[in-house]
Amino acid sequence: MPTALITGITGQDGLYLAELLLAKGYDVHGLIRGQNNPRRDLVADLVPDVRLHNGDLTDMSSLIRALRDSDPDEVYNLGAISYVAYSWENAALTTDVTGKGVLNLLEAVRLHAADEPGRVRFYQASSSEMFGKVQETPQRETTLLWPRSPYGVSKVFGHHMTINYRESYGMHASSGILFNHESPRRGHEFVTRKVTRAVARISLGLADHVTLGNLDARRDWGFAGDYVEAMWLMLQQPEGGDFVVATGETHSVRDLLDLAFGHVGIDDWTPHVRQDPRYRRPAEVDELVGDASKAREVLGWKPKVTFPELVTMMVDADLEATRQGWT
Ligand code: NAP
Ligand code: F7E
Repeated sequence: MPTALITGITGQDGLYLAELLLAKGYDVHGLIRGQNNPRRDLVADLVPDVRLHNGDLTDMSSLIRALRDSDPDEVYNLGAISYVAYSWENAALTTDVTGKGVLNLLEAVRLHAADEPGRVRFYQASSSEMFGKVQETPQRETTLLWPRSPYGVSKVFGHHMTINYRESYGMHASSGILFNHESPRRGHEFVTRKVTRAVARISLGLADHVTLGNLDARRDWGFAGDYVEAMWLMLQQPEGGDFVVATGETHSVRDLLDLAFGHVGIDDWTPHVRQDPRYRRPAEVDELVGDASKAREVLGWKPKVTFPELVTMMVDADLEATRQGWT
C-alpha cells in the first residue's frame, strides 16, 4: 500500500486529493496546523481514514517529524496562504508560508530520503498566478513568469526551488501549474463561491445583492475534482516535471454571473450586483487561459467538467446548503 503525506489537508484540494488517494488504496496522512484547527472536524467527517500530524510549513522541525512518522512514498505540498487579495495585506507572512514553506518541505524531504534521492516523490502546488501580466497567450510551461501579487511572487519562488531540487539533488519533484479550479468546497472568499452562495441566498429571498470588484477579469476555471487527478498522475511518471493544468477556455466574472443567476431563473442580474473598489486589487491579473497540451500528451489528462456544469454544480450545492441551514 503506497503512503502519501498531504499538506493543506483541510483545504479544497487536500480533501479531494485525500478522497482520490484513499479510493486508490493509499495510506493517507495529512499535516494540520494550529491549536484546535476548526476544520479538523471537516477532515474527520469527509475523510475519516486520513491520519493527521500536527505541523506548520514555517516550522521545519514539525515537517521533519511528520515525515518521520508517516514515512511517505509521495508528498503533496498543497498548504499555502492561497487568497491573492489577502497576500498584499500580509506579504511577509505569505512569503514565509507560500514561498519559504516550500523550501522547508523540500529540504525536509531531501534529508528524510538522503539514502536514496527520488525515493520520496514531491508535488508542488504552483499556480497560474505566476503568469500574472501575461507575456504569451495561452500560457504554457515555458511562458515567462511575471507575477503581480505577493502570492504570485511566493509561488514563483516555490516553483523554481522545486525545479532546483530536482536538478541539484535528483529528486522526483514536480510542479503543477494549475489554473483556477473550483467546487462546492471552495472557500467563500473566492469569486466563484462568493457568487454561487449569494445567488442561492438571493433566490431564496434571504439577500438581495452581492458586492464584487472587477467584473471584467477573465479566468480559466475548471473543477477541483478533475485537477487533483492531474497531481496524482504527475507523481506516477518515471521522472518529475512541470505541467500546466487548465481547460483552455477563459470566461469573465460577468459570464460567471450570467450562468449562476441564469440557473435560478434570473436573466438580468444587474439589480443584484453592486461594485465596490474595496474588492479591486492593487495590481490585477486581467486574463488567464492555459495550454494543457503537455498534460494531455504525457499524463493522458483532460478535464471532464465544463464551466457551465461547474457553475450549476456549485449553485445547486449552495441552494441545498442554504435550505438546510448548513451555511
Ligand atoms: P485552500 O483551500 O486555501 O487551502 C490551503 C491549505 O493550506 C489549508 O489546508 C490551510 O490550512 C493550509 N495552510 C495555510 N497556512 C499553512 C501553514 N502555515 N502551514 C501548513 N498549512 C497551511 O487552497 P486550495 O484551493 O485547496 O489550493 C491548494 C494549493 O494549490 C494551494 O497551495 C494553492 O495556493 C494552490 N493553487 C490553488 C489553485 C486553485 O484555483 N484552487 C490554483 C493554483 C494553485 P488551515 O486549515 O490551517 O488554514
Ligand atoms: O479572483 C475578481 C478578482 O479570488 C478571481 C486562488 O485559488 O486562483 C485563485 O486566485 C478574479 C480576480 O481567484 C471579486 O479580481 C471580482 O480577477 O476567485 P479569485 P484568483 O485571484 O484568480 C489562482 C490560480 C490561485 O492560485 C489562487 O490561490 O475575480 N473578482 N470581484 C473578485 N475576486 C474575489 N475574490 N472577490 C470579489 O468580490
